[in-house]
Amino acid sequence: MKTLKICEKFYNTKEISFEDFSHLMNLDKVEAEDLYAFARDLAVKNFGREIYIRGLIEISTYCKNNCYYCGLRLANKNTKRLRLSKEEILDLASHSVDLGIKTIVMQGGEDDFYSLDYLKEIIYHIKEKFPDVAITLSLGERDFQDFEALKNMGADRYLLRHETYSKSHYQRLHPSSMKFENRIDSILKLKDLGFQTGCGMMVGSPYQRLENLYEDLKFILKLRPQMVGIGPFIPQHDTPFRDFEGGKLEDVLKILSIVRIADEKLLLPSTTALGSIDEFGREKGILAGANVLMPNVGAEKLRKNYKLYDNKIGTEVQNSDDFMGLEKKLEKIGYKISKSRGDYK
Ligand code: MET
Repeated sequence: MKTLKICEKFYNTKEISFEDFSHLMNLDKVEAEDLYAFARDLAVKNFGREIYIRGLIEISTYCKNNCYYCGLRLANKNTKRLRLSKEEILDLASHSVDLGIKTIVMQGGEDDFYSLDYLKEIIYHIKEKFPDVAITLSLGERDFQDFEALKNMGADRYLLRHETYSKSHYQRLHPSSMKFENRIDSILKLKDLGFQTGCGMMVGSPYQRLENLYEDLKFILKLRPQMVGIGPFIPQHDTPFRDFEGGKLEDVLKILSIVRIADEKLLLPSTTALGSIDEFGREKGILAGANVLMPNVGAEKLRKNYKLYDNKIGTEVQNSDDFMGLEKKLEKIGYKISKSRGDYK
């Protein structure tokens, strides 16, 4: 009863006290079902039992950054560095479109090989061949002029997780060369430029406190992003955070539900990381209010080496296998793949 009251009040006012937030985050397994159901009903009301699909193409395992949690960090000598050429990316985009996918997501480490001109060419060719396909970029922080030029070239969406909205926490997850302010300013700039913009955070990252997740939620309520990427922190064995405990499935599901209640129209993926800590993690995410899946449709050679964290699903399978299985998995929980491009409404 108390849980439903909190959900309703939050839904109606878009405000939630830390006390009520803690109540939701501390629900036991049985009680949490009410929270998930509340959020799921909102997703069904807005999207039906249909899930938007994004074809994820990982373009590079090179990265100039040193995020303490990520396997692609520059200092990791045990990662094989590879990148895709323009031609390879175009082929994969074309393959995704053949599968019926209407959003291409290009993600990579922060790799200076991809100059503005090179990226513009890729976007130009995808848009020329497939004008109805949405392009999402997830390429980290870049010059604001780059963001603007990429938008003008036709890129539709940009994902840049804020990771945590606490500056002191952010600095414990990243070296001092990475500035919290620039991360946040980049997200604000992207939104300003008219990108459908995604922020997001890791749940259960080292040193995270419940207060931090509450601040993340308040940031989301203030920013009003079109997308929020949420996944558990998962340790990677070649990083400084190798010995930390990973984020918990239930915590991610609860945050997903709470964020769904914060914005019922939000594009909210049930992430690969969630699917990596639980066999049915992605399905459980959908049943907690998520409405997007991002199957990996990229090149096998990249996927094998794109090890952001340990035991990442989709690293060993063949091209597009991750997508192929989805229809059936969704059917089992009473959902299907949406035919639409899935823009924020
Ligand atoms: N490097 C980008 C970022 O920090 C993309 C995700 S990490 C592989 O947002």
